[in-house]
Amino acid sequence: MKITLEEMCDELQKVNRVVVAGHVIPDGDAIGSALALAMILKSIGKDVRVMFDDNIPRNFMMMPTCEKIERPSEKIDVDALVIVDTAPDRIGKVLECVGDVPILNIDHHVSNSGENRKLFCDPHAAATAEIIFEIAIELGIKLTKDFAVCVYVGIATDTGFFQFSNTTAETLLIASDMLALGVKPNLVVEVLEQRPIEVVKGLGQSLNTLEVWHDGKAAGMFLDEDLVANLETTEGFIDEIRVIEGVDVSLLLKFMAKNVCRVSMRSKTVDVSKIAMQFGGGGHLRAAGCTLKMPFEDAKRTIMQAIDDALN
Ligand SMILES: [Mn+2]
Repeated sequence: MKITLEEMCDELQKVNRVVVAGHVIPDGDAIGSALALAMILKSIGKDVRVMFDDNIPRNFMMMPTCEKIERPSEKIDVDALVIVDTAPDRIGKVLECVGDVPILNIDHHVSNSGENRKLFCDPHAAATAEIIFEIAIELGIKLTKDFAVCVYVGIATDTGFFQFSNTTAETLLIASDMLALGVKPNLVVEVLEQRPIEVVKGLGQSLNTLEVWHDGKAAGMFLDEDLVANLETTEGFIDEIRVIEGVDVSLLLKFMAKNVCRVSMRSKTVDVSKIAMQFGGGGHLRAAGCTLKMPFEDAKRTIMQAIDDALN
């Protein structure tokens, strides 16, 4: 059931003991939104625990109170579960941990249907963290610098540091408020962009696998088993090739396990979500992914052919 922001604020005021959770493979918006919402709820006297059924990437540990995030383990007794930045299907074992309690859901993904729970969803918000900020204003919370860092990281990471098309005037106004509260944007980006030297060297090796095809309209990097063995992450690698002049579709193919390969795609005009859906994946028009269950060389041939077909 979809509810308004005001109704969500009423619901949040009614509960006493809550768990706040975000999605697995957590990103800056999921973590920042969960932590910022927990700060709001604590400041109005609630008993709050934040849970993610996954590891928190090291770079995000710079967010205040991040060290208090728990992994779900034994069953706990709470009044409600608040899920941010996703529907309940992507929070892993947190669901079992809290049991059959009412769910409040705060999100900005247009695909969130809100069945069997109270959902406030604003697809126009660039990040769930924008909505968390609105909730703080609605509840009349005194904003702190710690809160501002979490909201800022959520917004900055979901907008590619204010570069993606989801960035609105409202986004920049909220970011401006966060700076006024003491956030230093240069310090945030310095921490978030840090990579271990192995990953930077791995990017170099990955770029050596670059192939451009379809009259220069497609570009891909092909990371086989040997190459990925030393890579802690390939996050951001695809951005290095989507800037090549004339390239419409960019591809990162990555060995995951025997007969399992992961495809990430970006595009300027082609609907890459359609290509991803052919193989059971999905995403957005300009950014999508899927998993190919076949040997690496077969996966390479298959996805290059699918991109050819989409470009024709
Ligand atoms: Mn988000």
